[in-house]
Amino acid sequence: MEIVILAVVIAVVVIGALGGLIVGSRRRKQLPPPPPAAPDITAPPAEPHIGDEAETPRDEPRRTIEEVDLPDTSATAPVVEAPPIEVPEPTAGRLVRLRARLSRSQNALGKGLLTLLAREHLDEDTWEEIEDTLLTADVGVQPTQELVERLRERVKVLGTRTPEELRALLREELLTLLVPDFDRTVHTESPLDTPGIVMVVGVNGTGKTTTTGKLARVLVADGKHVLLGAADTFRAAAADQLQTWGERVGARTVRGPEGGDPASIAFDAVKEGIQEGADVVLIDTAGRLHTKTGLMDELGKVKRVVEKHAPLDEVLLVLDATTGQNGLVQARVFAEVVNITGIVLTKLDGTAKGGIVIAVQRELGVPVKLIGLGEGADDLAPFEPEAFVDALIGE
Ligand SMILES: Nc1nc2c(ncn2[C@@H]2O[C@H](COP(=O)(O)OP(=O)(O)OP(=O)(O)O)[C@@H](O)[C@H]2O)c(=O)[nH]1
Ligand SMILES: [Mg+2]
Repeated sequence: MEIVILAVVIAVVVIGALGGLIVGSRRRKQLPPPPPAAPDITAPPAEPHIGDEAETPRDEPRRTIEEVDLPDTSATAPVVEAPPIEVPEPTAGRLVRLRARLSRSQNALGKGLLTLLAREHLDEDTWEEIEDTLLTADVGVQPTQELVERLRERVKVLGTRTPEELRALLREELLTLLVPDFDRTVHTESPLDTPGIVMVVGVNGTGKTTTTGKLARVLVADGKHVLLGAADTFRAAAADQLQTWGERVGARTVRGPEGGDPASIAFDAVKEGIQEGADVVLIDTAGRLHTKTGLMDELGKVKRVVEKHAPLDEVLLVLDATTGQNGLVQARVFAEVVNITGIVLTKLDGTAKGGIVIAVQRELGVPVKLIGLGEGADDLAPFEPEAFVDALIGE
């Protein structure tokens, strides 16, 4: 009997303990979830805690997601303002405006010649000095000899010489050497129903990207829809540089991956230009030494690939006027590869070697169409032989 009572007691204790465990585990499961780290806007209102307002109605209806006010980002997000679009200066009369830059650096040529010609006795030594002055200014051997010969003849006929007469004479002869009747129009219009296509080429650092940017400004000022093609894929910075120029006047730049195929970017630029009905597509290419055959071949390919769309309307060779006679060698090689149609002579503001204009036109039989007279955005002028000569020798 005692054993039976003991067994019952043990059984009751065991059952009780088990029951407690089960109840305990159920209780644990029923505990409220820990408060979320971040406020959960979809969760029902939390149970009141100490310090909560007792009057707050507990049966507050559950909020739906539509009723949640989203934070107003417009007021707080940083506003990235598009850069203001600049209005470039008109091109008319630019050479006159920039003349001071030219004459400052060209004094050696014009003034030197006038001083020499004004000497009372024009002996052999003086003529040699005149020749040297012209050669120093990079006019080139052949044009220099022609000029000196014609001057000698005309001075002889003239007899006595007034400074005005001499200036007029020199002006005429220099103008003849500059071939004033060359067509210097930069062809930015296509005879077809496609955008005008302009490609800019040259050796490293001559001013291709700067010139492309300056030219874009001129065209935009004329009301043209301009698209830029960054076919310089050697450095990402090259495309950035072009894009920055474009953004200043609201012209878009088509670009590709760094190290990508320049021909395919040029092709895409023209394709997009056609699609969006652009007036002009300007293609900036990477600087390349004329002596690197592989790079010159690549340039030829860029041209051929672009011409699957339409012929190029203008191929501008950018030459740095300060490099002198080496520019002529470059010009010859580039002309063979891509058929140059116009020359841009840059950095004429920083050199007394303006005679290169004469030499390079002779060398290629291609006109100088534009000249760069500074790093400023509007320091690109159409080349006008008369204004150029006037800047050299004064009016
Ligand atoms: N003074 C002066 N500087 C110029 C002129 N044109 C360009 N430059 C400067 O020449 C430097 C080179 O110009 P870029 O346009 O980058 O030359 P680039 O031919 O595109 O160079 P790469 O792409 O590296 O071959 C820059 O510092 C220009 O500001 C100019 O007419 N006068
Ligand atoms: Mg460049």
